[in-house]
Amino acid sequence: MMSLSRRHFLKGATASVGALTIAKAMPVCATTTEPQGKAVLSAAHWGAMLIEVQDGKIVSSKGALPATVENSLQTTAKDYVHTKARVKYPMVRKGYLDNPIAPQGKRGSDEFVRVSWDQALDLIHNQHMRIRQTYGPESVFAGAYGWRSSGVLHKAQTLLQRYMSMAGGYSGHMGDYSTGAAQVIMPHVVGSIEVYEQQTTYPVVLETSDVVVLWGLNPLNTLKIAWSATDGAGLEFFHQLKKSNKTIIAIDPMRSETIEFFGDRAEWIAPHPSTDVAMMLGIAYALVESGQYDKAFLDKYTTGYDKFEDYLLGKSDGIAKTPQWASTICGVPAKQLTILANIFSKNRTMLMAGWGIQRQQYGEQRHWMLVTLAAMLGQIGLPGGGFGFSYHYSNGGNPTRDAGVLPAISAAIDGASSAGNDWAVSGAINSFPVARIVEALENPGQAYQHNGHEKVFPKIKMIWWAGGANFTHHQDTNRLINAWQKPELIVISEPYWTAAAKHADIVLPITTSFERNDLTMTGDYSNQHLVPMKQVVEPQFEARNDFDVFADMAERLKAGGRGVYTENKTEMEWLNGFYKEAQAIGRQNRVAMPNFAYFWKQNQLLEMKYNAQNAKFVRYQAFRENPIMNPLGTPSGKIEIFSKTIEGYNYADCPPHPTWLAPTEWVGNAKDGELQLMTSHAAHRLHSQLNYAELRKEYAIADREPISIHPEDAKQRGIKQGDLVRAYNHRGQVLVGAYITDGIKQGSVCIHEGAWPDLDPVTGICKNGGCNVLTGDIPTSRLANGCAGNSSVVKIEKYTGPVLPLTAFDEPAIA
Ligand SMILES: Nc1nc2c(c(=O)[nH]1)N[C@H]1C(S)=C(S)[C@@H](COP(=O)(O)OP(=O)(O)OC[C@H]3O[C@@H](n4cnc5c(=O)[nH]c(N)nc54)[C@H](O)[C@@H]3O)O[C@H]1N2
Ligand SMILES: Nc1nc2c(c(=O)[nH]1)N[C@H]1C(S)=C(S)[C@@H](COP(=O)(O)OP(=O)(O)OC[C@H]3O[C@@H](n4cnc5c(=O)[nH]c(N)nc54)[C@H](O)[C@@H]3O)O[C@H]1N2
Ligand SMILES: [Mo]
Repeated sequence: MMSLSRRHFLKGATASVGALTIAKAMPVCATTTEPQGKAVLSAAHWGAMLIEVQDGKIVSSKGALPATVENSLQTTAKDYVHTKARVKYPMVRKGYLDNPIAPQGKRGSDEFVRVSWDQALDLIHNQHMRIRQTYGPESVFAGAYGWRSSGVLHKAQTLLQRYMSMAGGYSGHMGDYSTGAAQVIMPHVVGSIEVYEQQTTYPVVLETSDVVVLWGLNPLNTLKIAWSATDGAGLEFFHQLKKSNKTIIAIDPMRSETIEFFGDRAEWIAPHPSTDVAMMLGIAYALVESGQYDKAFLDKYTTGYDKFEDYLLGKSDGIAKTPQWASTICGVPAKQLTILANIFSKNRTMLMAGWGIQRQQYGEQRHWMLVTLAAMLGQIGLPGGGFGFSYHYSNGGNPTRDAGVLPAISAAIDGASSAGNDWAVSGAINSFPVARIVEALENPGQAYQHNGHEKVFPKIKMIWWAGGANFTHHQDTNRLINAWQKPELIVISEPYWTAAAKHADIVLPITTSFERNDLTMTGDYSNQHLVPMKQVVEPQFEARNDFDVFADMAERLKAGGRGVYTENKTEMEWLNGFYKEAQAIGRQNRVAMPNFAYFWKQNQLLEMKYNAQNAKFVRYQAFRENPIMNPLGTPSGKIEIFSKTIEGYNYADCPPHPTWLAPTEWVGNAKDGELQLMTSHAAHRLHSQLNYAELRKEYAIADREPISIHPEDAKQRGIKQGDLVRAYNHRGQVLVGAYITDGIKQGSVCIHEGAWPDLDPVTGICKNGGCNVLTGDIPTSRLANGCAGNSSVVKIEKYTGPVLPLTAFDEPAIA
């Protein structure tokens, strides 16, 4: 281990993050925050924060790292803990408590009854054991997808699965809602998932790209968070990109927060939603027509281009994908597509793509076509050229540091054998694509197709969700509510009265991360900091940590279960252990870290060591330099523009090369005033998290979620700025507030995802504007079965019905 001196930790690179992280080397691992007075250092997905407390209550919070671009989410710690939306006590639905075997009443409309923790856990244990013994472990769904809080110990779903493993296994999930389509198609095309991988770095892009294309990319929103905790480098990168003299082109049906941020510095091109493949085909055609595509690159590094070109030129289907053809579909003038072809091919161009474009029916085609376009441009593997699918997420271009990296608690039980017990430990037995949960509930035991395989849905009888908000995240809420009535027991572990909690049998009040101790890295790719997540306030009301809840449940499985579950370690002993492992990894990387007790007392974060070599990372450079020695993980070792594997699957909804497929619901076939609905991610929330916060005032209109409407579309329907609007289709209806703006393509509207469903019991209208009440629950295709929440049409009208007060954040009726 390198010798430590106080200097290393107190001076080092103090306050040199922010602007300088991009360009300047960081010599040693050092703390970057000044001594913080009374503020407590903690972290969330939205970054390291300093949190001020008075009389046991949080009064304010702010980012702990210097930043040029403000992150609104960092101001919310107070509301996050002290909100009326908190679940205060363990609660059981009345009809369930009266008779758990044959409950009366309906989930979502019954009253709740307060019980003690022991009563609640005994009840869950008894019914869980009955269900497990009757129907087998597969009948217990513990997939519990969602953005549980940051931290390596208090990981809600891992803790749930750890307990369920000890109980003998469970049904789980595959993939995620974020990149369901891209992460399954990309391995067929380039041999890696692309969406969660280190990108050609931000410094390299700043140094070498001439043109940066933001294809459905809204980084000023989406970089406010990371899966661990944001390191802030992504927002800083876009700030520097704005100051550069590069050409910036943004392709987006909305003038997003990012496009507003760039102002005159960016060229905004607005296609109709869901038409990107057609638009790219038009550009590709223009490249071929003008001979501006890179034949040598295609020959050397790709397979199947010839078959794709037959389709592009119309030799295989009689339709030439000319810029004119593309224009009639995507609504961008043909001339602009030709100009884009010119600009892209004549300059070092980085095509950055977001993921909203693949959260659509046939979403697999988007990134496949983007890779194909980039291959035709021939810049993949060159500094600042090619494509990147994670520049907008978790600071994907921030170079990886030399770091002491924290491990995390796992669902697997280490202590089982050493405890001398005969625990029949098992992990997930039957996992299905995460966004197909309602299809699974509707079709227990039925076969379905996934990525070339036939699989069978489990017969789910019990659901325990911890760390996810499935009533806001899943499509077609009314269909979900019906399917949700089928299981025999539903348990929700939550800090808040979310819609899912209100539709449960048993609700357990859980601490927020500011009520417990934890540790996190920042950056996901960069490992830039190690942050103490210190307990800021006492657990509120009767809230308990997921860790302690599941430890109690493990003890109910069998005497000694708690010790096996916790490995006989307390919270601080776990953290100490994780830290020591990080220290050992740090030592291998020649990164010095102080001892745990000292670190914890300091109330400061550690900044890891900058690695100048990593800062030069160029994605696909090795492959480009030598495709024989560094082949891709595809069957051919090359970029597959035509996939024989996918051809073999014979899916009508996922052809073997990038293809324009007209969606079932879209502007192109909209009738009777239907508009295309986009459900992008919100600036001032993380999904449903913080919907109740003071920050709501920044966006709510008439106290509802806003809907962005083009002035022409509003005028045709007599809708004025600020009006209450009813948005509806055959799946449901919601109340939203009119935000009339020319910053959206005519024919489309946007309701950001994440507003809590708040269904009026009489009319069924969602009073809070939950977008998924309107969205269809279809898979992207049978290849990936991804979430296709951006593929619906709606009608809108001025709302003239009775005044319906918002109740989304209120407690349900309590007996
Ligand atoms: N229409 C449409 N739908 C979408 C999307 C879209 O673009 N359009 N986006 C999709 C995407 S990409 C995603 S990732 C999903 C997001 O869906 P989720 O990840 O489910 O959304 P969150 O609102 O972040 O939910 C996290 C929940 O965990 C709870 N929680 C936080 N910390 C803890 C903890 O320590 N313990 C416990 N027990 N609970 C905790 C929070 O209170 C919150 O209710 O939504 C998807 N849904
Ligand atoms: N503040 C904040 N940050 C977040 C999240 C959050 O909820 N809040 N969620 C996090 C998560 S889990 C994820 S998965 C990522 C999501 O990251 P993304 O999936 O990339 O985010 P979206 O907001 O769905 O879409 C990004 C942009 O695509 C545009 N768009 C929509 N449809 C189309 C289309 O058909 N064509 C084109 N060209 N553009 C289109 C939208 O207008 C938007 O500006 O963000 C992460 N970051
Ligand atoms: Mo996501």
